[in-house]
Amino acid sequence: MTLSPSRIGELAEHLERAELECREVVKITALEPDMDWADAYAIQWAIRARKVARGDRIVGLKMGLTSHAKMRQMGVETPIYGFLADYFSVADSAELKVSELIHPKIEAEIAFVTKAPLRGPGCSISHALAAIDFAVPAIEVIDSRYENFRFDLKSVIADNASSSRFVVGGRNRAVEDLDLRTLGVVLDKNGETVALGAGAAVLGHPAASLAMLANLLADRGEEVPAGSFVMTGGITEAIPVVAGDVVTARFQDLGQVSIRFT
Ligand code: 0L1
Ligand code: MG
Repeated sequence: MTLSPSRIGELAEHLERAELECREVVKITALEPDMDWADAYAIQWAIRARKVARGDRIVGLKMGLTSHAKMRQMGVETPIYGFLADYFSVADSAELKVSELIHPKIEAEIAFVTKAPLRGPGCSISHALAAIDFAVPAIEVIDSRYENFRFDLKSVIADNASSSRFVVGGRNRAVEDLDLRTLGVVLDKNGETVALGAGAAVLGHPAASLAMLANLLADRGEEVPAGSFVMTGGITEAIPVVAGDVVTARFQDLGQVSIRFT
């Protein structure tokens, strides 16, 4: 760590205010060029603590930048994690006002709910599969707080991996009944297919993303608790949305999930 606890707190407040006030800010590595990975996650955890102190509940975790399409799109090379607060949740087929957001994009994701704790280091796909209760389809709405959605990896980790909203739909399925690598998804915007892919786009297997989450959390002595909702990362690149757009992700074996932007 290079930053003092008080500086971590100031940067957490700065980024969280940008989220809550729907404002773009410059990436924080422009303010703190020497900050390291531990500083970046410390800022994210300080944002999480601010929300919990205010009464928001943490309802899940997410992995980001887990597909090559996404890494190429953002010009980065390492997956990252973030947290999901209760107010990020949007009901299936419900409306979301774009005025609550800065420059939203959407991603189709396979999510899991766990039935056992998962603790790294050394978590593998088979450990992750054994800890999963069921899979469920989701759309993530990401909304970087940084100008023009441009950032580096440390800045985006601090900004809670651009987490903003998420929608869960379709049906729950046991992972034993699914081929998670070939499980296909077609993403439609306003009735036109804008992206498609299969589960293997997520680190070769979506359960590898859950295992990586446990291994990343271990760096801070944390684990994925039993009963966690975990989004494993976008299968395709992220698609920008504006008011009036209707987005539907249709998942093989898992059903569909939709959101309408107003
Ligand atoms: O969920 C994601 O993959 C987003 C991670 C952060 C990068 C971005 O905002 O695109
Ligand atoms: Mg995502």
